[in-house]
Amino acid sequence: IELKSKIAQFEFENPLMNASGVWCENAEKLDEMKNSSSGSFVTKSATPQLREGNPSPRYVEVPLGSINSMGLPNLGFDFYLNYSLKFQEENPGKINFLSIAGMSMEDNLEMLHKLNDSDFKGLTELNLSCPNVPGKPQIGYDFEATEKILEKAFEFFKKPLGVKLPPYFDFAHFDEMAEILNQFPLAYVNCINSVGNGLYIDTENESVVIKPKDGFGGIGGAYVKPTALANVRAFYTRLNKNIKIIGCGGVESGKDVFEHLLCGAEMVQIGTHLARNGVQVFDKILTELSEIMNQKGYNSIDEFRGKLKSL
Ligand code: RRO
Repeated sequence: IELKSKIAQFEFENPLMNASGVWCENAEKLDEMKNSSSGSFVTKSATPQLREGNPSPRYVEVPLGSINSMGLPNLGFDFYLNYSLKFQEENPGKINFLSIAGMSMEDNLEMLHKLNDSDFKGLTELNLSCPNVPGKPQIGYDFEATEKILEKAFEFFKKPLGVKLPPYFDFAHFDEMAEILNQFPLAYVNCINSVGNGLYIDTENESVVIKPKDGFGGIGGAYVKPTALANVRAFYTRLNKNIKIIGCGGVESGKDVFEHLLCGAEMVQIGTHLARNGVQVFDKILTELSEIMNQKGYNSIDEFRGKLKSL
């Protein structure tokens, strides 16, 4: 069975990856991702300098998923760039994704300049959708700001670039965002980040479960799969065919991956389920995906990617 996927000039053995933020904040976790059976990996969204992030508890697993308000804790941009440079040197022909999430336009442009001037050969992901930094709205919900950052970035950035989007919930927003994204030579669009600013309640204690922002946080896991699939499908059907889609949201099984691929995803990421179970999830999900493809008589993903049927 052929599971190969392609973004820009890069080919991956299979479509699975971690979701940025999960299992990728330090060298130990990144090494585990690197040695896992996933097709690639992405690093924790970086800011120019190290950040401690929000106070704990800031990530809680709940029965149907997770709620987080990490607040962008990370080791600083240089750490993730150096890790990626070492990875590509030690693994010829392989590359990873490097995620950046500046707190301002200047931060983002500074990191993009450093990447452009470095030997980094991989894919850069511009995170436009962090929901958890108090006082910093998600850029992806500000259409003008999104267009402006992309205009500035593509004035000089010559390497393959993708964006991580928040979920949208209205056709007017799918249309408007797709029209903006189609103006740029993006390598891919990643749908979706967590569903921002949900509230999970511990009924017995009559309390919120995470400390930052009075308990409001990004929702992931089974809760968000229909929203994730809708966003993958909406952008797959609206974007230029050279802009690939990465699907992220609610993936726990080979069946979930198959559904993201049917909607048009080229790669599929795992967040909440990976945080709960560790890198063994990739073996299990790859086996399940291959079994589904076998049963259906598919030999490669290309035979069904994007081919979701209408009624
Ligand atoms: O660090 C976080 O709080 C965080 C980020 Br940057 C993001 O993009 N999405 C998320 O759910 N949490």
